[in-house]
Amino acid sequence: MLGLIQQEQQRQREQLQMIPSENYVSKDVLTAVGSVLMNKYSEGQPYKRYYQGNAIIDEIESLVKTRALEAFGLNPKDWGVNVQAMNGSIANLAVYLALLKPGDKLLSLKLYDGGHLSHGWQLPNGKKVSHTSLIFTPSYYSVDQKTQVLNYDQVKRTALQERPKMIISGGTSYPREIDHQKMRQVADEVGALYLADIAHEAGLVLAGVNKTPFPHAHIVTMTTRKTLRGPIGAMIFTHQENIRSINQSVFPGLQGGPQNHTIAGIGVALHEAMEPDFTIYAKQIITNAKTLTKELSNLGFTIVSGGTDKHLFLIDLRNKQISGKKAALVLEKANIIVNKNAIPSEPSSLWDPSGIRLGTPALTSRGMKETEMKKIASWINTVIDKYENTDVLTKVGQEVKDFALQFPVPGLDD
Ligand code: DSN
Repeated sequence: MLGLIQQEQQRQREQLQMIPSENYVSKDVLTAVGSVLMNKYSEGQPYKRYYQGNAIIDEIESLVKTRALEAFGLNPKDWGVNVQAMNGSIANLAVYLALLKPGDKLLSLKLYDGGHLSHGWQLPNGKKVSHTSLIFTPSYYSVDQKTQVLNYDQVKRTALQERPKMIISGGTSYPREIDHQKMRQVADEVGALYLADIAHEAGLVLAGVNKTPFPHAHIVTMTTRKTLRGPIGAMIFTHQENIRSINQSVFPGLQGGPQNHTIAGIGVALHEAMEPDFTIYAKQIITNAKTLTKELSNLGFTIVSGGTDKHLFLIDLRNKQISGKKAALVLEKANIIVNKNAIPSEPSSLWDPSGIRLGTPALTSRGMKETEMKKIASWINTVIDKYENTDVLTKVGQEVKDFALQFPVPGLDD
């Protein structure tokens, strides 16, 4: 096993990690997550545990909660936070189960347009893919077909038709900022709760470079591993009147003992994210993503919605005679790691969609800037143009590897 871990460490050094939900955590986060805190069972909330021996775990979890509220500028008198949900999907399910009744209607962004499975995805033929869609009734809003950006009047029209009990924003591949104020207005119009899932943008919101949902949303969920640069985990923020239901929904509703090592890792990541350097990092993530979209666009690539406001973007490959699946595979051969992705109004299938999704958080964590983005855009162009030529793929793969090795990997090389 240790040998395989070393191989994975080397892979992370040699390849360009451009999956936007991935990042490199610091050595301190790795230390916390690999610590003896995982030896302890601590069902319950700080200072209200079911088992003995939790005095130190209590201090750790309550420090993480304090940091979480401070990091997002929230007053602990108004807001509470749960840091125990194991991941974003469980966090979302805990929210629905706490605040809705089975069968209640959810309204969320369509998966093809950038939404997330955990917001209640079912296939157009009615097949319920996410358990959320078994328990609750899903419905969807879309991006505007022409601009590929949310049109809030359209969202409102859909909400008035569907009359959901909860409206959800966020997802995995919507490249534009969300207007949380307008989403809340739509929710108020139909008497729904507004859940902002900022899993992808959490670090950008914390740094103040993407809009904050907190003044508007009833509930905010996030994962901690993406732009926030922490371990795999999640946080649920809500107003004090709902926090008890949320806590009970996570435990005992859905989970047993919390992962204390992960919670400590989240605490370390939050501490790091409140340092001034993190804002510089968050701004650079966006600058890098914008540079890539501009370069790729000049090279003849179609960027969904024409660009990005954050850390991720989508390429619509239909003018390139290559599918998203094939493109992701050939880019991997050249040591560039992206994922296949549906595009809005996807004409093909989720398994072999027309797009790829790319992002800059991990590259930025390695210290790459605009100059490096231009080189990467040029390699992507060569690979997609000449993907049938294995000599080209091997040559670019070697160049990318030599290039990547010049940039230390946080947590491994520092
Ligand atoms: N798998 C995550 C992503 O890549 O966006 C979302 O769950």
